[in-house]
Amino acid sequence: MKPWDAILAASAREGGAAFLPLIDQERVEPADCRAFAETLTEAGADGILVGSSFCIADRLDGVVRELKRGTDLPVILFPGNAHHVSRHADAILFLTLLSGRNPQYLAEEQVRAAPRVREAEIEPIATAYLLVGGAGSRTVHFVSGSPPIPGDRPEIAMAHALAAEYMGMRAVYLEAGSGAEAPVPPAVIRKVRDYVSIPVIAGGGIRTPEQAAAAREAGAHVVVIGHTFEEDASPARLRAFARALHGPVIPTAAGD
Ligand code: 1GP
Repeated sequence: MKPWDAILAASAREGGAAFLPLIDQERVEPADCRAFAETLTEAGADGILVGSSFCIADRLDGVVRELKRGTDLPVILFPGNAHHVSRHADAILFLTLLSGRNPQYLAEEQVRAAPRVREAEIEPIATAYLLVGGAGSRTVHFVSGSPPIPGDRPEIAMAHALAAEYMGMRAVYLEAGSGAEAPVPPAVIRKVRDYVSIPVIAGGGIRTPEQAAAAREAGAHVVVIGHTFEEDASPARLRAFARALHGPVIPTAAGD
């Protein structure tokens, strides 16, 4: 099964959402990655994302290679620019920052990256990347020079997501920004999910299993969690997030 199909199959199991922990290659030691991948796999992750919107050291290859030594799960790149391509990965979210109007992230980086992706022989997953709401400016806003879609204007996110579908993209990523004070509002996830037929990825600012569950209950197919695991990635905590995304849905008021 191709990596993206494997992620979607995991998402469909039990009607849950796929659990994709995000590793920032700038903030881990390659030597630690094999063991970390084993821990993530045992805890119930469905794949591992690797990426950073701001990159100084070029350690991507080493991190991905070591992760792959510790897991059979798909390791998927989450690139900040055209240089973030590694042949050791299984796939890459081929992102278009569709909520922005900066040509660098709408076309330039993609044109530079495409031959590298082909050369690396990894699966490109065409994904519309939408920055949504949230308090405070995040690194991704600064680096990309693009403000987010206001979190209280779901119709704007919906229009962008539908455009992505009509452009032939395979997923839409609703992003609050890494370490955001609050996740993408579940109401926005729900409205986008109901409006388009491509899979919805949600991430940014999710710090608790309850917040992860809220994103899943709002209809996210895939939930990405990164920053909080830099503070505590104990197996018990990882398992709690996996349960929140995979277990039976417990109705909450979130998203209503
Ligand atoms: C960031 O959506 C991802 O691009 C994950 O966000 O690091 O806040 O979990 P966090």
